[in-house]
Amino acid sequence: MRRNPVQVSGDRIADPWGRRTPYGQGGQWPVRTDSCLAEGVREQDVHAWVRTASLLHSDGDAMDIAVRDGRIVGVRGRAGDRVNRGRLEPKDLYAWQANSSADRLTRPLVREGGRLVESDWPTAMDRIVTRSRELIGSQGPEAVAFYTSGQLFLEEYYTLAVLARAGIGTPHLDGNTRLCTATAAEALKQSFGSDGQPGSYEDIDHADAIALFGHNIAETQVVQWMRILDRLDGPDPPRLLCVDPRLTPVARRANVHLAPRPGTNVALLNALLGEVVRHGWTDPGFIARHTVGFEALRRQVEPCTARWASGICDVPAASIEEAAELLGTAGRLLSTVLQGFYQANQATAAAVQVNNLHLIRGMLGRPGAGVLQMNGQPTAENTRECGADGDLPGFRNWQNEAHVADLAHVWNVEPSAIPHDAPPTHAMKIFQLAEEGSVRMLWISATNPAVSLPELARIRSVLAREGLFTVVQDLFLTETARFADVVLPAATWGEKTGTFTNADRTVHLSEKAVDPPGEARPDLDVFLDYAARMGFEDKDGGRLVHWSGPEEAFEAWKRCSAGRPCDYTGLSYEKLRGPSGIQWPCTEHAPDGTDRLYGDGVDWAHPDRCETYGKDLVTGEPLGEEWYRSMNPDGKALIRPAPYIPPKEWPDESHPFHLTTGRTLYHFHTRTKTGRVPQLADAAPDVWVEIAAADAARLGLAEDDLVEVTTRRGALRGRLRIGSVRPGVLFVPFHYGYWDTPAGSAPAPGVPGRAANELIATVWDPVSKQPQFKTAAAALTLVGRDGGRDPDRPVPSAPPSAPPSA
Ligand SMILES: Nc1nc2c(c(=O)[nH]1)N[C@H]1C(S)=C(S)[C@@H](COP(=O)(O)OP(=O)(O)OC[C@H]3O[C@@H](n4cnc5c(=O)[nH]c(N)nc54)[C@H](O)[C@@H]3O)O[C@H]1N2
Ligand SMILES: Nc1nc2c(c(=O)[nH]1)N[C@H]1C(S)=C(S)[C@@H](COP(=O)(O)OP(=O)(O)OC[C@H]3O[C@@H](n4cnc5c(=O)[nH]c(N)nc54)[C@H](O)[C@@H]3O)O[C@H]1N2
Ligand SMILES: [Mo]
Repeated sequence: MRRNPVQVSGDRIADPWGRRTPYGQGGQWPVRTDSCLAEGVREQDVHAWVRTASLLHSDGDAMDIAVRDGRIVGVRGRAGDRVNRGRLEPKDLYAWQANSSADRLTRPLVREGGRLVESDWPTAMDRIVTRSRELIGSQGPEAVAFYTSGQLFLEEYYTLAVLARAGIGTPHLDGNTRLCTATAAEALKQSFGSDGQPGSYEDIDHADAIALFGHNIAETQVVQWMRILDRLDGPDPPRLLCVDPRLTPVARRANVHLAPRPGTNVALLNALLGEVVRHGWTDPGFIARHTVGFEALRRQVEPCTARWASGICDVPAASIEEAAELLGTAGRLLSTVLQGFYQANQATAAAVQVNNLHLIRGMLGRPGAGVLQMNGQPTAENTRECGADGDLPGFRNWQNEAHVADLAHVWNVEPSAIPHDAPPTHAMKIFQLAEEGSVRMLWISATNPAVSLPELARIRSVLAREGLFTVVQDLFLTETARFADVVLPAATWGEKTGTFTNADRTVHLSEKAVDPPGEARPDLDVFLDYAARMGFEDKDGGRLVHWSGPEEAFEAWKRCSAGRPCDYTGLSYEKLRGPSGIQWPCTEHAPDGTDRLYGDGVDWAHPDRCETYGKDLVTGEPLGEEWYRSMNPDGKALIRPAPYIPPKEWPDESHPFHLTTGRTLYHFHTRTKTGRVPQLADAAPDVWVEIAAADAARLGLAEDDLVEVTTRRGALRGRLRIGSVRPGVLFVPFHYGYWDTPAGSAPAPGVPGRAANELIATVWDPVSKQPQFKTAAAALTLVGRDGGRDPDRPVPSAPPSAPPSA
């Protein structure tokens, strides 16, 4: 018997998607209310239900937290919400238990004589403030850098953006969204002039074809997959296209599954676009009214036949033709794009080709016709819109002096106080600057780079550098926190109040249900405390950060968002206490929010309003204002072609496999929460390596063999799972760091570890600067059969990556 038994209807580990509620095209998705309560607690025993949404993926599944005697005792989906209509997925259902883990950080820690020791808030904050002042005084603001998250709240990012950009004046502020949705943002900017999700989840209700590009939605946005499954089981089901080198649950249900060689997405897309153009499946009226650049695309894709792409992608030409017909003849086409594109070779160029498909087919801005350049993390949208990533708040253009002046006006500072003579620094560069020694203080909040960044041996050496003062703000003593000079214990979901926005622009309010453990504090309080201690001022000597709680911070953000694509001015905490989350833009004129962008053309691409003047899709070089104005004087959508360029790293004799990495349904990232929840931890307790049956047979390998995967960067050991990837490919989930291993420490140099990122190179997309976690060359060797079994490394008890009932 495990700790913390809970009550859930059905076995949602074995059957993650639960009972079907079929519905037909254009109908409303039926309600199904899922819940999970601690053993022995009945609904009538619950003292309060507190409003929130899921913080373990980007769907924003709305739910209420059950509270009894000041403790969280369960969760229940919100039936009235537009996103999930009551449903919850396994992580939503079980992961609340992690909040009360015995090993939560409850006091600040500071490094003394090389060791982290318990301390108090005044001491810890004083060390941070003293070091900040020293460094800013001696080296300037650029000595200080911030690396934040896609998992904090809007109010926290906005506060951080203001204090970093206008308080300190450092360009070095980015989020782990760089690893996650930088390409989504960049692809939207390149096509539509500005970030901002065009589509809506309701498009699933209306589509007659759904195409998933490098997106294993069944495991990563599990509730929206339930929505697709319900459409598939209803009358007039949509046709499904899956583009993924693995036989995922999505691929199993697809009408057409294209399993390209990793890294060849642009070749495939160019052939698909070529077929669409050759068959005349375009919408010339839409192209003429709303776009520029079609001729260049036509020339680019003309020679890209299905047969040509077949040779590059190793996909049958007939399947490419079949996929093109599915895409080309649908009356209402919904496409989604995620990490199989964003983290692969030519990330932005590939994602932009999906936008091109929608532009040339006129599939935008109406029910069922839309594109979702997906987010991954629950609050990545807010990192981007608040400018806590490498962008300015409110999708403002750092190269447009009028935009900077407008932002300076909102903050009541001089425009020169906001660094904008070069692009804001991206995360990969921040770590490079820390490695080189020009960044001397790195404040890391709500992210675990010692597991999630590429090339971990290098990251460990950066974090361990003598001259680098590191602050880590987290719930647990993570692999990263162990390198810190100061560790700040944070409150999290359920313990603090704030808002966040999902992948289809739906804003939810998440309210405090219980007190945080010990002295843990909300991240907002920490940033506000820092701003107050640093004494940041506006140009009139007033307080730069003039708010003192979440609702005031939200009101301040509303002013900053006014008149921008992500306009929040029609929202309030009170309004967000209604039955459903609300999609931005939400204004006086659109008080109920906006379901789709670009129903009447692309209004943010005008040269005076756009967020970017464009980049070269091959080199990433900025194209400049002059180019943009001549290319797009009237501000239409931009059709941007790109040639296929093979990945730098390609299998060879010594490293014969393509290695790709990703997720399982049961875990979230570095498992700081899901690894502490018995039901989820048991479902996928350790790393594994997936291989095709033909490759296993050729090499004489069997299921469960202990194997070693090596690349030029490092090595990893795991158990073999046979059957779910295309030949020539290995897949490794990236969730497994070392905090819960018996040794509890990083692998010594040359010793194989278990984190996928021991293997991944520091290579990023030149346009979005997103690292390529999905394209590496690897070798595989057998380490041992039963005799080689490591008693401390249990074999997964259930098939963790693809539950059988797919
Ligand atoms: N259960 C669970 N859900 C999550 C998360 C989690 O950790 N666990 N994390 C959230 C976050 S932050 C994110 S970003 C999303 C990510 O969600 P997804 O992008 O759906 O997840 P991944 O597993 O990273 O990658 C998706 C697929 O890309 C495929 N792929 C790999 N290489 C290529 C390629 O070259 N071309 C193509 N076409 N496909 C390729 C992989 O086989 C994989 O099935 O999930 C979110 N939801
Ligand atoms: N090889 C490989 N690597 C990858 C990926 C891949 O597919 N393959 N995917 C990439 C992607 S898309 C992503 S998003 C990243 C994710 O990588 P990370 O962001 O490093 O992963 P998490 O485990 O989510 O880390 C979040 C941290 O924040 C803490 N936390 C949670 N809530 C709060 C809070 O309220 N306040 C504070 N202060 N802390 C909190 C958690 O305990 C945890 O330590 O990984 C990337 N790395
Ligand atoms: Mo992500």
